[in-house]
Amino acid sequence: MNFSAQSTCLAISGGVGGAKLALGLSHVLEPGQLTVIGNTGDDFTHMGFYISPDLDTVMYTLAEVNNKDLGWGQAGESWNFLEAVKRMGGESWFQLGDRDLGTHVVRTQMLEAGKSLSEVTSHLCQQFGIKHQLVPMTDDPVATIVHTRSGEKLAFQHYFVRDRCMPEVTGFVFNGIDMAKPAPGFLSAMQEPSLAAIVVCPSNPFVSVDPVLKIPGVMEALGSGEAAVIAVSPIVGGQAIKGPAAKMMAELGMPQTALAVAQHYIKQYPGQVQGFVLDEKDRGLADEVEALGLSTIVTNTVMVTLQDRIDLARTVLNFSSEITPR
Ligand code: FO1
Repeated sequence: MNFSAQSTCLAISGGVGGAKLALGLSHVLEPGQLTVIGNTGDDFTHMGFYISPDLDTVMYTLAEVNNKDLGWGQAGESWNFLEAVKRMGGESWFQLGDRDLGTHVVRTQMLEAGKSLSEVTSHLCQQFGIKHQLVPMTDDPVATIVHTRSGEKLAFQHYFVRDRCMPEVTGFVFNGIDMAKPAPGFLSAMQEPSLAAIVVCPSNPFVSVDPVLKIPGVMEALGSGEAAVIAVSPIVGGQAIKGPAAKMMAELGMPQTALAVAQHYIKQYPGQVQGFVLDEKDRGLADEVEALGLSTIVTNTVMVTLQDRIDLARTVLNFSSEITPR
């Protein structure tokens, strides 16, 4: 299927890396053409606030108010609330900026008033003037739990932020996933006859992408249409651009390579992924990825500038139209 002005695209994203490509796609596609699905396995309630880190990162990035130094939160942030909490002897390991807090307060209030996470996300995006669709993977509670070598089972933010990804991981469990349903906007985007590209953004395969794709019914729905599923490697030259993906791979006994990411997707979702995007640095792996049965392209995937994000978005969409339907 050619990617035309009538085609639609579904992008699956975790935090920073995924958000960069989502921004590129939002510059290339009209609002009606793009739905970004955000991982909610990282969500948690902290000090009474419902925090949805990946939705926030994508939302702030699409609104172009994201904090580029931190990789999360808003630009131009101040920390008066956090300082006041510290002074009162409260918890400060998870840093909530003053501007960011506005998001969490409104989200929490709306959820408590009975709105769904999808409704709240849509409202928050509207306030930021975001025209494209950002949809949580589910409105149901799903929590990523990190299993560690010491036997401890850590809530995701405890592993990621409090313990700075230091514990050795042995696996992941997504509590609640068996009962979770794709959010209504996710379901309708998957069933859209014009859907021509499903882009798995360069996010952590284990804790950002897997929670989305493992929601019951998602892979079946994605596989039922003509759209090509294309994954962009988050591992470049044996390293993760940001975050613990490469460290996790080593701890799980996998090689720290883009090829191992491709193998992971093939093993987890047999026959469901058709395309794989490698960085120039990993050109040497292209034949091996092809040999797995994946159409492969090599391009610059390291998104430093806005133009890099836009270029990668264009390349991925063009690639989607070259892939023969299943
Ligand atoms: N990440 C950190 O490394 N330290 C923080 O204190 C922190 C606070 C925070 C607050 C709101 C928010 O939406 C995200 C925040 N993050 C923080 C990022 C986030 O927890 C992780 O990057 C993701 O969960 C992984 O994708």
